[in-house]
Amino acid sequence: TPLLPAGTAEGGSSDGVPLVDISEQTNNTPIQQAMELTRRHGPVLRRRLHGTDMLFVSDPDLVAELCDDQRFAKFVNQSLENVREFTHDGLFTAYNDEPNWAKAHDILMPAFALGSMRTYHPVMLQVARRVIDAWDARAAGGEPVAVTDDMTRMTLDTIGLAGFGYDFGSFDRAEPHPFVSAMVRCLEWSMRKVARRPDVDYSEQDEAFRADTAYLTSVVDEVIQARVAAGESGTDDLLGLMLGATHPSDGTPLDHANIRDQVITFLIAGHETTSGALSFALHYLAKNPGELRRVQREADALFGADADPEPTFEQVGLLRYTRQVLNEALRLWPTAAAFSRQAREDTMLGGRIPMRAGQPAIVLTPMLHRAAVWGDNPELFDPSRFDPEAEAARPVHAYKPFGTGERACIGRQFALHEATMLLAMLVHRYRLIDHADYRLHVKESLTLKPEGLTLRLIPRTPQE
Ligand code: MNH
Repeated sequence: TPLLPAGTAEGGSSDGVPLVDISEQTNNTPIQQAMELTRRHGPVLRRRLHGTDMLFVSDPDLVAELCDDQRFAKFVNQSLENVREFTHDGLFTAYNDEPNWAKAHDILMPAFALGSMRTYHPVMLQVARRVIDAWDARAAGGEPVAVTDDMTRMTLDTIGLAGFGYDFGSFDRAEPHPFVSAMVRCLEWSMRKVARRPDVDYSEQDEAFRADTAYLTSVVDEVIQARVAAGESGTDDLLGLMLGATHPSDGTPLDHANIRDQVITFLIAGHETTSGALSFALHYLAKNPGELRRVQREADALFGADADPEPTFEQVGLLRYTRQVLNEALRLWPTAAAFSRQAREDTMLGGRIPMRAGQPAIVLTPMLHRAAVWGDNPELFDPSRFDPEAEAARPVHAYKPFGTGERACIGRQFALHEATMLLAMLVHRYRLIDHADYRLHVKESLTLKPEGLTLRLIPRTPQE
């Protein structure tokens, strides 16, 4: 099915930016739809939806300007406004000037410094074992694995245990944990609400959404109560920090309502995007045997013929090419695929597009990542694009999977450590067989994931 029925470019506005009205088009994949509009109309365009215009930008020079924190700041766009209904002023959805943003940011930053990953490493390893046990059983039975579902199980269990000492036990369940299903529905509600038609009644969806948010809140209260019951002190994970720490400057702790918002925020942000990144990486490796062989050689060189390696914290840092594979997967499909910026003062973007103070623009990361600076075959999966020399030759703002500035992703090191280690362990252990000749189908529920990806696994004998 075509992504997009014929668009209706209505000619430019006075600044020459094409204006496209998409109000009449189905909109369940807004990111891929915006990608298609960009392919058709160029790297700057205005998208009109039921009378509201939004500027989409994927030109590297213009994105570099939008990333200038002197002139622009994070903007909480419409879909994030909708997410705010259940995360309020949690870190991801807080307005820049909300006091709880700076407060939570200052309290939690130390927990995300590179050194802190050492603390999470054992838990990450423990959950990696769960994946391997589950996948060994499938491989032994000759059955394929549901890659995207299992990567989601893995990342949810990891953030639950590492952040909050709470075990979701996802691998003991045939279906996704109900927290995941409720959360995905809430994210979809947030995404779809942006494109609501003025003439349709959505009260049923809204009611279902209320029920889901009430359930998310109850799970999170359980997580918090389990910790409080066990005695607050003695744990230095995210929850321990939030319950115990006070703000360095004013001496006050986060209040209970805000801690709950942060826990929901981290449970969502901490797993939904990383699982997609791993799934896309496994998809591209299964489709590119040469690249698969290369990461296998890297893992073999590090782990040798040990059938059950337990990577150390330091070894994960040595998995350079495996990391490049993840970088490249996040280039093609940055799983949090857009971020928004707003002008601090009246300004001219690119010297020609007027923006009033407060006016927003959305950076469409997947198209930024396919711009001409990436060469003439941007669809090609090629991790060598992240060889150090190649990276040094590219403009710094050409690659933005983790957003930008002080509101950039706080969990980047966490995600990359977790994903790099697991990916290396998986390719060391299995041959990946694209048994179903999978055709990439990207599902959008605010984040991006390859839908219905399954692979068959054959145990390998690692080579010294
Ligand atoms: Mn994460 C912000 C992408 C993993 C927690 N994250 C962002 C933003 C992007 C992003 C983009 C900026 C959004 C914006 O400007 O509006 N995050 C990712 C990707 C991965 C990821 C692609 C994995 C791959 N993120 C994680 C993990 C955690 C996490 C893991 C937690 C353990 N991210 C956050 C939080 C924020 C954020 C919290 C908000 C930070 C802030 O605004 O202060």
